[in-house]
Amino acid sequence: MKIDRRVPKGIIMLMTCAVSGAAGAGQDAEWGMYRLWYRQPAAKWVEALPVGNGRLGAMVFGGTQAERIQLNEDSVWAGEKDLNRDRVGAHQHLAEARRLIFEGQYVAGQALMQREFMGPRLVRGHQTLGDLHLDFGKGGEASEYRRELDLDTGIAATQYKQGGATVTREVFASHPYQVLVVRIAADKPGRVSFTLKLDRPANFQAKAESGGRLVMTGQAQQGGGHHKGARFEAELRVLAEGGEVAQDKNALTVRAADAVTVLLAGATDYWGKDPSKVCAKHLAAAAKKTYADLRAAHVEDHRSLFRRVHLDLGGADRSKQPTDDRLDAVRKGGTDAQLVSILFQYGRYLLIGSSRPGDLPANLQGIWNEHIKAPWNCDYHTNINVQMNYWPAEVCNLSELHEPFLTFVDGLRPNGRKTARDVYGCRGWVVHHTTDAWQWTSPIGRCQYAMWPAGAGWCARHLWEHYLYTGDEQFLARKAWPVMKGAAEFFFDWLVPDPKTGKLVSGPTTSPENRFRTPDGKRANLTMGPAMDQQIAWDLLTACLEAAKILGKDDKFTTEAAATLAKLDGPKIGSDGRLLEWAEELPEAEPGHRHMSHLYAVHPGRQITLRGTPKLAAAARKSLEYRLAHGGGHTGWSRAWIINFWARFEQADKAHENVVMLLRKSMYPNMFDAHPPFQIDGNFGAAAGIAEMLLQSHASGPNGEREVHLLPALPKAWATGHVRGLRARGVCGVDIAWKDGTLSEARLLPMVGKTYRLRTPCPVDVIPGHRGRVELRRIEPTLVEFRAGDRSYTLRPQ
Ligand code: FUC
Repeated sequence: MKIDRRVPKGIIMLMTCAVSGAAGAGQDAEWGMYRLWYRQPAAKWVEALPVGNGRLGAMVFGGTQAERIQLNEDSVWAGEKDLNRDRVGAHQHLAEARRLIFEGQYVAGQALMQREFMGPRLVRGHQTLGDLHLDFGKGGEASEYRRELDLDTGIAATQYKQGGATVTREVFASHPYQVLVVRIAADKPGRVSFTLKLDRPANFQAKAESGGRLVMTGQAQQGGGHHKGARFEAELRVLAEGGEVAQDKNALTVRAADAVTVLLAGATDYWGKDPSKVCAKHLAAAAKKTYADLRAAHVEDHRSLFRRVHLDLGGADRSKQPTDDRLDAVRKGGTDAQLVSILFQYGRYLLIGSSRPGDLPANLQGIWNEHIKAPWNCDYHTNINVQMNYWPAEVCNLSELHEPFLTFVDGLRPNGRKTARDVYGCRGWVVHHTTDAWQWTSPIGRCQYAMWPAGAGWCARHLWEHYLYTGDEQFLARKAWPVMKGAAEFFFDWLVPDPKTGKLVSGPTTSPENRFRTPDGKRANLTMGPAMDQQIAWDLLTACLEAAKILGKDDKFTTEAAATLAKLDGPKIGSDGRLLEWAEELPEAEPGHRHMSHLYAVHPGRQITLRGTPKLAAAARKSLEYRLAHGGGHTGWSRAWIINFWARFEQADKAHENVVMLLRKSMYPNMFDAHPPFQIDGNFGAAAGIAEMLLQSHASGPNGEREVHLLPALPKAWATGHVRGLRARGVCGVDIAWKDGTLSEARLLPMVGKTYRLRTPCPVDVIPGHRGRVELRRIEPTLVEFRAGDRSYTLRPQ
């Protein structure tokens, strides 16, 4: 089929009229609800409010006497570039390890793998850039205090009254100007006086310089200086209106100004540039602008992304209640649908703040990290976490923010190829359970998490998905294809036939990061053919064959992919009806384990679908229920994944129950997701899960027709509401409005010439825009098929 590749331009602009609420689309009033606010300053870091421009970020505490603004830059990484912990030639032990495991000698097989394959563990990570301290002195009692983060403007504001004046501070991270901007103003002249300092918990020098400047330099390092990494610089400039600025050794003092703008730049040499020159350039450009100009440019840029999606799940308007009180009320058993809308938009906000094209991808904490030695190194875990960070990117209409991760995955290939060749004796490329900004790919540490070379397959699916949402064939051919092909080639060589069945299995490998009990009462992690690896291989090879068709490729590679796919083992159902996590029925050592790896085929994969493979779907659901009955979902990201599973099972109220559980059990006062401690994946996974409840597009018809499913899991708690601006696979913009629990109107902006299947909660008429015609094929009362013309389509219940 030849597809017209014209993608409707201005999809966002068009996608407004169908379901706009009373306030009307694009008007400020309907965006006002997306705010976090508090009546007191942050006492802890997880109460502070995040701003970010993808690269540069800050956590704003909002103190009245002493303000702490904790600073981040995404490339402040300890560690050397060329780390290679590959155990060259380890593959000579593979045959023996496989024999042991095939024979059921799990412990012996794992011991061999541990001894011969694992490199030494690594402790080095992303680090804080430092802190900006503003000391305002005692200054009398502060009253009418309010601190807020407006998700729609990307501005963190603090306001209070003191000594008869109203003091206002605003903080934002400007993407257009690449600086952090702090504005301190009062409504009476000459009332702004304070001292500024920059510091850091370790490895820095700071000094004041002429012209109202403070400069802090240093080098990120860890392990007693063993892992020396990026050299960094933070530089600020104080622009006072009225009053005077005095300079001390390492501090600046502002006296009696009317208002002050502080511009702060930050950079490292990670990208090979002199951080000092980068900071000087950014400061010089920003200093030419007025505060009002900087602010306006920032708001415009931020909204160009943020305002693509509007979500209103109904519920009482509780915006007059502080966010921490609202969270408390939910913890105590209350409901707050509006807070769920905020949680969704917060996920989008945090992606805008931590992942702009050209920067590093969002790490375990996005970019917000106050540590020198952060939990899990604040790195890029590739056995779910970094992927979960990007689950909302496409569906939530932030496709270009996927780019840092896609480029990062591409960049893993040179090291990944070396590891594949030297450690495994295989073609293609690999990455294991984790990596960092320096993109190492070796298996290191313990087998239970690290003996898992399937990370590349999981990462590669993101490039394929980016194509599915954008229809960008150049991207598919140039960027996605080599990544996907290399990840598949590794599987060609890595998979081996199970001597009992002849089916191809992956291994020895872990089902991240779970353990089972061996028949002789011991515990082990490694098997041959755990469900997740098999499902990743299926997903990847299937995507490769679909991509090959689009790109017109039919060669040795596609033949090998098809042959491998045909012989893949799994998925399997156990004697109790659950989907098996390992190739054999082995009891879990921890039945409520946070990873639900064997359900990859349900989400994010698509090997198991409700209508396509109903028996497997029922077994997968049983597995999920079993995990939950044994305490599953106790960490934020695990809970977020569960929302996505229930959405795919179209169990609306169960999905919703887990959204509520996330709010109840895994949210800090600033709505950062708790692992604990803070880990941002749960924020992103929750946003994706909420979208998944409203719109799905992973299934397809018999000839590959993309199935767009509206409101697959709408819970009773969200009886009336709307979403505007979501995206479905197959390059389709979607607005949906619903009333009293069912669809009231929807609008699609599909790709011209493409055939879609439309699944709806009730039978609908499909009305083409500007007097066009549409030929509908009604397959079921609630499933229609049509070929898209160059127009939008309105859907109304019959
Ligand atoms: C995975 C999880 C852990 C943690 C870590 C960063 O390996 O198993 O719970 O989230 O990543």
